[in-house]
Amino acid sequence: MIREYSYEQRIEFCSNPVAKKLLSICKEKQSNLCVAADFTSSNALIAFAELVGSEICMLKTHIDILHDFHPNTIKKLQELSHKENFVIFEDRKFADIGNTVQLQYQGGPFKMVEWADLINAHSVVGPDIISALKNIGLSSNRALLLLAEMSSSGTLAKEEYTEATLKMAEQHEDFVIGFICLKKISNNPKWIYFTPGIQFANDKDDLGQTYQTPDSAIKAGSDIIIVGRGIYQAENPKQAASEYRKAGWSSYAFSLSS
Ligand code: 5BU
Repeated sequence: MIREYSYEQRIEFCSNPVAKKLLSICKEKQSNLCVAADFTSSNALIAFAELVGSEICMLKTHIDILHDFHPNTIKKLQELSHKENFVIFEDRKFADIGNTVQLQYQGGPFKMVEWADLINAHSVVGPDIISALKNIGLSSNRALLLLAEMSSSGTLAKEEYTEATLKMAEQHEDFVIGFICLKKISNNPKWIYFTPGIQFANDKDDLGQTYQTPDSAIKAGSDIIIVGRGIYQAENPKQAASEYRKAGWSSYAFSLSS
């Protein structure tokens, strides 16, 4: 796939501040790498963020898997995100009626709206989930991704579902900045595509995850590669992060020039 616009050129197509910030970080750090920091202890999460912070444009969390969650964990993550210049994406996958997702987004122990630059939601619920989250998040300069596709084998999120998800997003382009998907799903340069299920070593795990390489995702038009175990389970996670960053970036640079 030939890329028409660079990350930098796409900034002007976006209205949401998180989209603008993310694209400018990609350009500055020459990184389209997001790490999936799936740690169950706060210390391990912070130490990992510190270790790979300089390599990434975004850090993805599952805050509800921490066995020792404390607001200080968030404070430290935020300090690191400012120091190392990355955005924070809480992979919460909201999927309920508007009233419930509002309570989940701003309340409970995690109060995600206070710290997560980005969150995501399933479109299976219908478009009102977007307005509900937007009511809470937009005034705090937050952004939303919709799940248009998934990397899990046998997913129902494909074809018409993906198309309908794209249409829903069109109604809320001030808050939705892009999609979880496996490839580019529209010709509009304002959308940013985030792809999980990325690894060099394996093509699947034992629990339904499927993998492609950074190059195959970027060639398919994805913008941001999301890598978890490929990095944090590597012998040398810092070096692995650097290798994934370089692979993602060189595929991007090639797709711009070819
Ligand atoms: P892995 O260790 O690289 O397989 O981790 C992938 C991460 O991305 C993990 O946190 C998942 O929850 C997340 N993920 C995914 O793998 N596939 C999806 O479709 C979505 C999220 Br949405």
